Amino acid sequence: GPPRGGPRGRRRGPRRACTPVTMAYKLVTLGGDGTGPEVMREGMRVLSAVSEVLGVAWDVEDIPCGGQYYLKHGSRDWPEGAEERCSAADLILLGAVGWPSPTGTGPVLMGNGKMAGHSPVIGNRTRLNLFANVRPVKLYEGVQHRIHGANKLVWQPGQVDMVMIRENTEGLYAGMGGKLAPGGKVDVATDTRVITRRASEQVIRFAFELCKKRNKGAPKDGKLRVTAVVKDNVLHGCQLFAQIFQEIGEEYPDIEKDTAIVDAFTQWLIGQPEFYDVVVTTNMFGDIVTDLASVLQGGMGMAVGANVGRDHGMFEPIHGSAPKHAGKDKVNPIAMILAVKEGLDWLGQRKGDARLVRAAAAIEGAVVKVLKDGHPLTYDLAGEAKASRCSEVGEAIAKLAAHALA
Ligand code: GGG
Repeated sequence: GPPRGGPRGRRRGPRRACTPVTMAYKLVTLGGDGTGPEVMREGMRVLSAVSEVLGVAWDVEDIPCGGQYYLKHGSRDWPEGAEERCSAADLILLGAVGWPSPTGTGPVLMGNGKMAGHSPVIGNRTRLNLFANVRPVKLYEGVQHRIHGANKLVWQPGQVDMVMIRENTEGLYAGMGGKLAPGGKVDVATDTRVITRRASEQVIRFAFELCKKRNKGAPKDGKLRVTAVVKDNVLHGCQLFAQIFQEIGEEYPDIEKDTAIVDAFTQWLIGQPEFYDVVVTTNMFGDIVTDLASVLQGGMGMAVGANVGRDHGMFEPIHGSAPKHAGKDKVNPIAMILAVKEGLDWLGQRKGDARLVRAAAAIEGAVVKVLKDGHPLTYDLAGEAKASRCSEVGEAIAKLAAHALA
């Protein structure tokens, strides 16, 4: 059965009579850099609030990581043993990583040329085979997205409701490439884009299964539709991806198969978002089009990414560490809070624990209410003049979610 127990973290002190022997879910939190730990604090505030009401226990391990950790410790972007702790976790929550280099341009890089923060993000995705990066793109009522015409929203809630799935373990992120530096000066840099049948099959099948399970269809016509975003007029890898999309698509006769070339797709996405239901694409294209799609849902502060595989899940806001806002209690915690919601839903379904699924629904309900009320919201949604603090938004959502479950 699912673990049951004390409200917050490890149960300490004497147990009441009749309390069953309990165990806690293992949770790893990776706050990371800049605003990452700030939004994580709010995500954890919400998690604690709902867990307390439902009696869900968590054994929480917070692992420091990222560019700031690397600058302090010198050789690694997270502590030794972090990999094993992530492997052993029931659930992983990630804030944001990446920190500006104090000596050069761009992010802090490690000796191996990788961004400091690579291990918890790209490392975990690869090592734990979190092959699908699932990014819901939904415009909630009350949210002013960034596409306006004559002082009114161009797209209404209900017209933007799709899920984008990004292949998460290969493509341009495969780490196959390097630099040549004759005479000590970098002269050649390569990144080889790797597309395999195995990874393409698993992510494409995942997309069709999700479309079937979601059973919502596209807002425009209610049709179940999976769109593959490729560049198969030019790239060999995309030709293989598109071919596999057709092969697997044949197993799903009730789902419409749609293929879009990535450059054309960018303007269709903004011009007719109501056409899309589930979208599947390769790693780098997925990274780019999901950031673009976030403008349809209120910006990066609203966009969540679920990294899932067969045995593990890691949930994050898709935004980065926003160094210029760090330490100001300013940024929008809703993407992180929705990451907690997605994580609870995923874990609840895996473990057959209805409490977690209820908690996830309560968190989404609380987010919906705050957005509809228009208060409290951070600067990105409310404007600077009416902005509330990151922690005020977290407190309000925690309270509403707990109240809904009580
Ligand atoms: N919140 C996730 C985060 O901090 N991502 C930074 C990053 O480098 N991500 C790589 C990627 O998603 O492509």
